[in-house]
Amino acid sequence: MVWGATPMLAQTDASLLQPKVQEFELSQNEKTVAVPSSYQLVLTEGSCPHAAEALKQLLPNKQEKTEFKIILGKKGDKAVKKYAKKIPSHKEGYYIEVDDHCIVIAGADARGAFYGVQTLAQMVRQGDLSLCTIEDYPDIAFRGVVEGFYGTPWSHEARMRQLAFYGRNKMNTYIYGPKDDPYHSSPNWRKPYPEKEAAQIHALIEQAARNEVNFVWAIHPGKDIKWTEADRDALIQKFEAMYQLGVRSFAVFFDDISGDGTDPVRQAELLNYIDTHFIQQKHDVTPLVMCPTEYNKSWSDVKGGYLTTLGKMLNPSIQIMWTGDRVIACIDKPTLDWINPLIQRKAYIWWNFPVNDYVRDHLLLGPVYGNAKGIQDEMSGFVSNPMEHAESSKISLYSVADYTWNLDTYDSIQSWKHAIQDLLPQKAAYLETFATHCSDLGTNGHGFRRDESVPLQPMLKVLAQDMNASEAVDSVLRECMRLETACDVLLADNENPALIHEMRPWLKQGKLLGEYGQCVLQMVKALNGKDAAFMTYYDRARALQTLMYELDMTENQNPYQPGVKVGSLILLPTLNQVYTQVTSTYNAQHKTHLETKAEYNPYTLTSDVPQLKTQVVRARHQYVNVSPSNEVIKWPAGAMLQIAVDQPVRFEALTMDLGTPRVASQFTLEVSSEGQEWKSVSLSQAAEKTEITASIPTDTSLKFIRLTNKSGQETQVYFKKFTLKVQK
Ligand code: 14T
Repeated sequence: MVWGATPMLAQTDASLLQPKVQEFELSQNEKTVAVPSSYQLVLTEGSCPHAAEALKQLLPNKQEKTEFKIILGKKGDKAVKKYAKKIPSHKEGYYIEVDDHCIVIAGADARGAFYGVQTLAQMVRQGDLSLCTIEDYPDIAFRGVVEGFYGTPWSHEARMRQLAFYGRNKMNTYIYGPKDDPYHSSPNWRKPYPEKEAAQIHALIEQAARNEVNFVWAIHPGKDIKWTEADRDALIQKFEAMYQLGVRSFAVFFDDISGDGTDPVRQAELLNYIDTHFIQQKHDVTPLVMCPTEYNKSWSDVKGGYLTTLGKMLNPSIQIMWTGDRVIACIDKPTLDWINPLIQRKAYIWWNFPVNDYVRDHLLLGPVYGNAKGIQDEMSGFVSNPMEHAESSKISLYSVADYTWNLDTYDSIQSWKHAIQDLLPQKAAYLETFATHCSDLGTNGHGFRRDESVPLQPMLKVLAQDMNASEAVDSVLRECMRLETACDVLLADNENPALIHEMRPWLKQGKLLGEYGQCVLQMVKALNGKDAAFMTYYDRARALQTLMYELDMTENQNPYQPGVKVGSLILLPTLNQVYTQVTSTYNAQHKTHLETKAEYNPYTLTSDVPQLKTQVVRARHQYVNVSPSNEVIKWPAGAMLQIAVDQPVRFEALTMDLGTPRVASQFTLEVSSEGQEWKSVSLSQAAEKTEITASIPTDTSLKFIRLTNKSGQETQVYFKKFTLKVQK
């Protein structure tokens, strides 16, 4: 690994161009030419303005009378007429030819020409240019990002940087749909944006245009839409207002709603109406995109006919989004073979990665993998739903750009390394070390996981088997030192302040974890060497456990999954296991009673409600919390949710929010000390309020509490809050 910026090359290395180009051919003579210090620009004025602008930024020294020429244009321009046959016929493709006195960039269209300039920019950054030809084009028509997560929407500045990043990486789509923008969704989707927000959106649209990105504005009206002419017109009027602001691409989302809004016939009628009376009327607007209510296979009821209805009724030009077999899923051929016939068109993939709105205590910095090759012709688009951490998301988004441009040559590890290099060139090796241990999601309701600490896994496995295996002890110790170093270097770094700011809590946790690992392994060494220092290492390991816990309790305290996790898949559990083992051994040898437990959660959740059984339960100070879900929960008759604690405690009160008024009477709450006899506790819910409370008698210590649907039928609720207060 090279530490610091990449050195200049004496020629072009095509394997480093990203997204990977489709066809690169070196000229027979293998000669190179230096990046021209001045050049004459040949183009048809106004034909590819964004490409021309990008070229002037890249090579400012444009002159009238110079030998070296750069010819820039799109198919049909006089300037590139000679090369017409070599331009790929794919939309957004381009042809490049470099020889010793001329560079030609000829796009299939203006966007293709812009992409050609982006490729040239990468070649110029590498060093001298190899004489070569390039034919390049995207595998997938719509590639990019859907800002579709719950949580703090991206800042204006973050979005401006994102759009430039998409341009550089040849992604052409940014779908604006942050769940927590009230003017995108309820309550304000009918209202125009206030002046300041409107001005910012206008600036985003200009930035998108400069970077050849379609700014797609999405509306999410389904929570409270009425199937009336008034609401139909309100929607068109909002679209018209957005059109006036400069929007030329539109989407309508019907995800994550319940009730009247979910009717497919009504949805299709509305969308067709918008398509005919708005989209088609404008002539300069791209095809309408919609997100269905049943947006993944596990939620679709094929017999219910929702998807079939959309497939049949929706105008053929309307694109339908799809997240795959599950809410969070990777995409493969069977996924597309299942959905495409139902919707009678190619699915437009909404990929829910690296979104972390359901695992907010984790930052997802690992490689992008799991999507199949060879499926480029079965989808119409592929957009990624990112984290609320915009800069950190670029690690994944870079690879999404790479994958969607050229599926078959995609190499996840290589792409990930290049992404890191691109994001933080001076400190790439450090960021790579940190990201290696910061990629899994932890246990979560969707069951979606990512690998973590991969290069260290073999040694961690050896260590878990035998804590005295000296090679494993040394290599894990070294890696922990590297992790600590990496976090320090990154915490102090100034190259990309926005990135470091987002990662700060996780970097602090990573530093503690690195220190902890070294300390635990020093305990092992001290034990073997009969070193008196053992107790010092032990004291420090205990201190670091406390510091990690405190950080987890004080930073990133969102109400959903508060806290800060690093290395949680394998590095921390292995270190904790070694800690327990080495301390127990020490206790046995020295007849001491040092604490052997590294970390433990006395609470467990069990449930026969399918959608709740994998929710996470956590104790924090006096409160025991079950992580909320965004889903509509189908709670079967007689099914229950139970929390158990392994030592008796005094429960004081339960506060929960099932997102539904007048629902408490359908449930019973019971407590028990041994799990044999149960006592019921009354639930109270104020009129028209969704919160439900129960105060629990504190005269007896308890180990169990359970909530059961006693209504005799399935109940549909949300699961927004479940907090148990425990007496100190
Ligand atoms: F529209 C979709 F395709 C989609 O994925 N919607 C949301 C999305 O906004 C969110 O960021 C993502 C990850 O949490 O998943 C969807 O949100 C959910 C997922 C659920 F399982 C909302 C409710 C759910 F029950």
